[in-house]
Amino acid sequence: MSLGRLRVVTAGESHGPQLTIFVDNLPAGLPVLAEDIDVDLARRQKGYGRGGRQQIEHDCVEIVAGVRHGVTMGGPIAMVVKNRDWANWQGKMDIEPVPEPPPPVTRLRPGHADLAGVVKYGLGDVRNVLERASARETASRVAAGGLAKVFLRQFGITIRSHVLSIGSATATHPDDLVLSRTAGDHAWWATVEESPIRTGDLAFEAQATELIKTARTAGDTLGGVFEVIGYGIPIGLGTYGQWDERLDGRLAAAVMSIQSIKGVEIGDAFANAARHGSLAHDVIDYSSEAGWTRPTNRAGGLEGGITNGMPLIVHGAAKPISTLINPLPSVDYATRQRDIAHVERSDVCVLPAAGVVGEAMVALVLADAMRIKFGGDSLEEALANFRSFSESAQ
Ligand code: EPS
Repeated sequence: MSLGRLRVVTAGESHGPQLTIFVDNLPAGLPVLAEDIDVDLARRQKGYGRGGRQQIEHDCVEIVAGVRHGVTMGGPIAMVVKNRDWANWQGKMDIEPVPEPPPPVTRLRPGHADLAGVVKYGLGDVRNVLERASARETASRVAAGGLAKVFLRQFGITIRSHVLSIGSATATHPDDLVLSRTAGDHAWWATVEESPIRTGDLAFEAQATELIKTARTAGDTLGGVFEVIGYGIPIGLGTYGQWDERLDGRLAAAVMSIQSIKGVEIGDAFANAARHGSLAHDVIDYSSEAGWTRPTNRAGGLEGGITNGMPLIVHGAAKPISTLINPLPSVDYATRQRDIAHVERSDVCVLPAAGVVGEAMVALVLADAMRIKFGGDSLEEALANFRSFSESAQ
């Protein structure tokens, strides 16, 4: 039981009929339109380096419960994203038994859930693993995160993302992006939204595009790092009271749970590890006009597992996609004979999309933290609690 907590559950296979998403415990009175969520679903589908699947899908959400006349009623919200590709998988992904099942996938892909999944669930067909392990599931997370963003916007919170590196190419970006609560409106973000690499650094864009082209030709894949920044977050979300309620840990778990993400960093964590303390922390200042301020944001907006009012900075490191067109040596699960890995249509690089998924996961954790701190069965009640706290926190 977790009364008052934001809860999210999703279901759906990559080539099944649809993705199904439940979001519970948003307050009543929140204006929500499907188009608010569709914006992010479309952003997740973009990016240079994606595979053929994104040409088939035009992801959009159908809200099927919890909203009436464009406003939440306080009960659970249910949403559906149809898989257009389902039409091409008749006989292969039917829910009902079929007279002639397709041959099983048995050549294990290193880096994917294939081996661990078939052993764990006692399956003979890797398809029964890869369908749910697939990053197609991230469309569900983006739909749920889209709702969380709609809620957060009511409190003046916005969440952005951009790509910091792809393979050996690294982006530069303005320092002030992470320093001011209002940098969510920085001109940089308009360029990012136009860029197929989701960057404002055009030299990096050109370099990363070339690297992806070369990897594609070689039948190879590329990873990289994205950055999510949360703006307008109040002081006081999360707590040091218990280890599992520290917000840094909860953000790390949420972002680490994204397919392909193998590392998460808050603020300057790894650079700080090499600095002296005198150069690792953010000096505290106060003025009645500006309130609490910091000249630097190396902590990434969190101290003691609690937000400190500075922009929240979370980095996600993605390994290269594990389905390779030029496959790695492996073993056939059915025969236990050496073979090459199974080849399935896939992407060369997903960093631009991964950042959008990162935004969704950060939004879900923040929305839950806002529900814990400010409660409220109606949006009005939640906003009143928020305003009252904000006045006392000056
Ligand atoms: C994805 C859909 C998938 C993959 C990709 C992400 O569709 P399909 O398998 O039909 O091509 O393109 O998933 C993976 C890279 C993976 O390893 O699972 C999507 O919608 O994001």
